[in-house]
Amino acid sequence: MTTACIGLGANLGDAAQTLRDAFEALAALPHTTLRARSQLYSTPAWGNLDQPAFVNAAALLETTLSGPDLLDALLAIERGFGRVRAPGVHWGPRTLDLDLLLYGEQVIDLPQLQVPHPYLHERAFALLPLAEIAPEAVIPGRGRVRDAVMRVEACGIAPIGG
Ligand code: PH2
Ligand code: MG
Ligand code: MG
Repeated sequence: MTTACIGLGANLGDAAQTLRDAFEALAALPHTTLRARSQLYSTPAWGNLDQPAFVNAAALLETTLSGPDLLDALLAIERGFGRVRAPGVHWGPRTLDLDLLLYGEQVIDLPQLQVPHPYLHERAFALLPLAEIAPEAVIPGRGRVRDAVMRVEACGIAPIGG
């Protein structure tokens, strides 16, 4: 059994409702238990600034799925919510994004999956929700979530409830 941390994000349609529904989809995954979910947070777009603000959140799962199998399950949920990946568009708007941020304390480096998520330690929109539910989680090579969150600029990020 492995504890996995998932980052949720959306900035198209009713993003808050999408994330609430996505928590239910995560809870329904096979061989997996939803242990905790964060509040929802309104966050300014990061990276590609020319897009609407996001709603972000985090979930803590316990699972016997492997990292790649969990990733496949997350991508299937994204597709179920109508996510279409536009070719060549990096960090663009999305109906639902589910990122495998941490998988226990494992380092996974596959073509389709890098864990810890390569940008986790520098993204306040991912670290703030994660710090709410898993402050003691370790980002391999970067230290604990509760320390990493102190090092990022959280300007403009606000909790908006459940
Ligand atoms: N996701 C991105 C790029 N930029 N910005 C915010 N605020 N939240 C996100 O989830 C996000 C982003 C690519 O995954
Ligand atoms: Mg993402
Ligand atoms: Mg993603």
